[in-house]
Amino acid sequence: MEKLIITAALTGAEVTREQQPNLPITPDEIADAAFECAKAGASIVHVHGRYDDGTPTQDKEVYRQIISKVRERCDVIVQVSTGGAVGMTAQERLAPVTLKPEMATLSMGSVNFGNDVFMNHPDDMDIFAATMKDLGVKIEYEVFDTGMITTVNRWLKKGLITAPLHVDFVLGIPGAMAGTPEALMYMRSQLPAEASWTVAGIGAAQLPLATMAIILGGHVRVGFEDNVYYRKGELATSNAQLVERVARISREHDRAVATPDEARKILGMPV
Ligand code: KMH
Ligand code: ZN
Repeated sequence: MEKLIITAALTGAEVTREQQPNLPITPDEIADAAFECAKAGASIVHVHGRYDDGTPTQDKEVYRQIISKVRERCDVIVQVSTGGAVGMTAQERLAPVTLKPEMATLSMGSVNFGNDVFMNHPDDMDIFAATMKDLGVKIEYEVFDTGMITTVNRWLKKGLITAPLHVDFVLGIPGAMAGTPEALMYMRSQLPAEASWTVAGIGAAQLPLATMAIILGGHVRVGFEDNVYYRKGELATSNAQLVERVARISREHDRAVATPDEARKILGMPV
């Protein structure tokens, strides 16, 4: 089986220090967390910008600092968020892509997101995809619900996007697809042929869905953006602790963990 790509979603846009005291917020903290996660086996870090007071931002300068500080510390694929936070404009959200990061996310539709609505207008999605293609940024398609994987397939058929595709199933957001084994099996059954996939289970769904992905040949995303706990009632001490556990489970299943260069090869990115 292909080696396992572990993505560490370090910060997100919604989690607070009150919920997770060890949440990395500043570019320096994010770079330290990235270094620790890379050491533990992560080959991708999914990053969100925050101002020092914790407010989410898509400010290009904040992302520029994050990317350069992570690069100073270690080799890991930096994947910038274009989801940002609920309520941001599409133009705001796209700003970090102009820095030509190695990788960026692209949300494949609108969805209820807790008590909010995460809007992704089809016209904006087209612009995001075209911009990433023009700038040579590897896309990770974010799929929160079933219609979104249908859209990936439709775009592929129309030639709007081309293989190799990499899809992230984000399962367990209140308002979107459940974080259950059945939901993951259905999503996987709808993937275009040859596409690679990652699963990001939200909250308590993180560990069981990660374990399924290890067994099924998918890849895994963990981290505070999606889950702040190590187990029920016990906060994780760091993002790296969550990465270490997944790396350990994978090795127990005789599935080796990919280095950043191995991940680039698996995803069809320049090495
Ligand atoms: N913060 C969410 C509303 C992404 O990073 O691409 C969207 C999100 C997706 O986190
Ligand atoms: Zn994100």
